[in-house]
Amino acid sequence: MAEDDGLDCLDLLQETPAILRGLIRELSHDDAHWKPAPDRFSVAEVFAHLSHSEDHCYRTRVDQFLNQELPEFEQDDAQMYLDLYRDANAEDSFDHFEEQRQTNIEFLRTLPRSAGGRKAMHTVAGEITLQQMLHEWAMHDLGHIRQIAELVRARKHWQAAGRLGEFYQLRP
Ligand code: NI
Repeated sequence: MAEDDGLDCLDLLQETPAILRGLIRELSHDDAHWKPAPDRFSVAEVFAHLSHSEDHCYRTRVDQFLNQELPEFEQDDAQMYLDLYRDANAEDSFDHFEEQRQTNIEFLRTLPRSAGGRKAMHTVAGEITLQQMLHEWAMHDLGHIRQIAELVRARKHWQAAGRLGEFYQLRP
């Protein structure tokens, strides 16, 4: 359950690696590197994206919120780093993501609830708070959890379900 003396969202953010681990338990290496279409991500590419964003986007911004007065944030988008994700190994990316997430949650738990009011200026969204970014971070996690679930449905279960699969519309 939620505590009331620290920042919101930390329990959810902490669980993401375990949730993902559960979703990919029956995937082979090839499954993890399967791309449903040239312009759609594989599980491996999603993990590379999560691992890269964890530091490049989120941790960097947490530190800026805390150490600077009204730091300025540019828009950040996965499409900017496709080359970085293309050849990444699924297992290595996941391990690196999990490690960074643990470190980040341990740090965020040391912050008082008032730190959530720290402000930054986003070039598109305008003035935002650290607590708002934590909610966006949770939404980002959940979006990619849903994406991984969809990839697992499409790769592992859709054809294997035989004609029962016809009742499902997938968009991995
Ligand atoms: Ni993303």
